[in-house]
Amino acid sequence: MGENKPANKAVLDWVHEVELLTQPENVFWCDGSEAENDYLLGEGCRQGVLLKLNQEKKPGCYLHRSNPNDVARVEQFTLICAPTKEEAGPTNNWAEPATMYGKLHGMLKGAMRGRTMYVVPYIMGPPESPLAKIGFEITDSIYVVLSMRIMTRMGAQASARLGEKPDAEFNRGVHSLLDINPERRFICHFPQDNTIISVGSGYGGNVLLSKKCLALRIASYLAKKQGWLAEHMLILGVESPDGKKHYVAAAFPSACGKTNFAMLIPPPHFAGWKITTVGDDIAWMQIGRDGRLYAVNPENGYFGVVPGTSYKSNANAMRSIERDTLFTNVALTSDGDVWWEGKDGDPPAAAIDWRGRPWTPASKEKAAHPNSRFAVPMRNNPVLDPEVDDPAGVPISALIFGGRRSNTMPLVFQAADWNHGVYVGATMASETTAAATGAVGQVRRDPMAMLPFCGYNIGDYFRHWLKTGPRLTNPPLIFHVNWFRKDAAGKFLWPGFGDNMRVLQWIIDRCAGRGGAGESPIGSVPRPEDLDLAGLEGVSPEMMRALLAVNPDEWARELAGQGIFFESLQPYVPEELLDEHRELAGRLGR
Ligand code: SAT
Ligand code: MN
Repeated sequence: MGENKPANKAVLDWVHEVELLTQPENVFWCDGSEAENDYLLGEGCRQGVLLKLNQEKKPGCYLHRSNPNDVARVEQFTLICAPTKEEAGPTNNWAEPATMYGKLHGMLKGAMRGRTMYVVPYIMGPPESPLAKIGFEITDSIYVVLSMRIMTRMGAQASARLGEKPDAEFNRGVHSLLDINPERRFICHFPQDNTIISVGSGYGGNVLLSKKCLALRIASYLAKKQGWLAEHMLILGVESPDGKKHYVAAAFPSACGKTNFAMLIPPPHFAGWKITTVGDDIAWMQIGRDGRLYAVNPENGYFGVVPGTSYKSNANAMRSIERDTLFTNVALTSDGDVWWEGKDGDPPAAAIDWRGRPWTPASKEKAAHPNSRFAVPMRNNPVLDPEVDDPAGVPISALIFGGRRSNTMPLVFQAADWNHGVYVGATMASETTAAATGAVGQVRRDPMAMLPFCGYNIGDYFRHWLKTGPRLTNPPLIFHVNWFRKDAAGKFLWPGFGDNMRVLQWIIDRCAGRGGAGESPIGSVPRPEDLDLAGLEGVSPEMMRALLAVNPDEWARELAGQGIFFESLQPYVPEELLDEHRELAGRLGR
């Protein structure tokens, strides 16, 4: 066990260098086998990194508790180490590569003494896809190895696919827990070297280097160079009762319901409609020979937010996480099961909270951390799309942008054309969530939900989007949605979840050249009669009007907010987007 060395000399040399630097007690080469998984799960339990859950209730399920100082991505310590600050752009933290390598190597010196260094080979994307990428993550965390096995196509197949060629491309990822000290926590990307170094954290997006680090930050940089798109988008299939199938990709910021949308169960009125999941977080998209946009999901699992997940909100996720799931920072019940706020049924009379302390329903603090997560193989998803492994990807009919907005943004609207759609994506905003450290609930601009994930200058990213439109002879239509609008009393106007099917149906109708809409200064907005609302409960006609309203005062503020955001990015904002801003101002009469 642990002897599965790849044949590629470049990998061996690099791993040897890292070994000399970090001085681990031993090196464990992962092969991704069942036997290895069993061994690592046992070892994780023995070391207290994992807790085995009740195997009768939750076969193959384990619980991990992270350090309470380490529960979310840390954007302030996430750096893009491009050769110049300009290349990282106005939205990224930047450090000069040589300086940062020096600093990180200093921190990594002897960092794995007495520990095992695991080498994890993995593939992102369907292996045969032209977009597929190979990475190796070196880590001293068993939790990372076990999570990578769920989240990626991990193991010997990756090394085999890389082959022996000395110039074969692979991502070099180095992760060390160090002493889990927030003062010595850095997530650093070297896009020009296809290298990532992460130290001082053991949590999610900071350490599963395949995910935000490679599949978004590094991949977005490669995508720009190579003419494709790496986006923070779910991908879902919609099949109508007549058997026609469409795919859409949707960008929402972290913890805004991408996983729920990707697994949506249509309400009873929509009998015969079927939603299938291709991906729940990341889309890699390229232009097909027919001029359409084609998307693959680079991942192999879901790293979803747990609180609020229930049979009512997302039965498919609940079914998925009944087995083979690695839970992080949820509560433990006395019968060895897991619990979280928003789970079906009554809270347990007593539990152990996410920090390992006794908890009862009378406790003031939450039992599960608001950013607690499940990691589950995508093959557990009962509505997994049959094309999920198609190397060519699935053709995208619509791109959807959205955020968490209490006001201003109607339930749905359609952009007039590609450039307007890029403007809508570039100016999108959302109220902040627990997925990143910092204040929760503040509106921040989050272009294409990529603010924390774009690996290069955001102005060039916008330009890359603008250039992609004309290359698509059959481009997807672009929409914006908001499930989170509230009334004056602060109550959500829209039930969301399964009822989002009503919005999705309208989007698909528009793609098929059907579906009515009213014209507004911000784009085409459906009138209530354009949406199929049969069987919708709890939404009065007045609420429906409020959901679809384009309020001039709110939009005056929104326009100003968008302008201030662009101002903050200058001199990098493309002229086309400034034109769009002026045109919107004109349409709003400002
Ligand atoms: O922690 S992750 O970055 O993997 C999840 C998220 O924030 O979207
Ligand atoms: Mn995400």
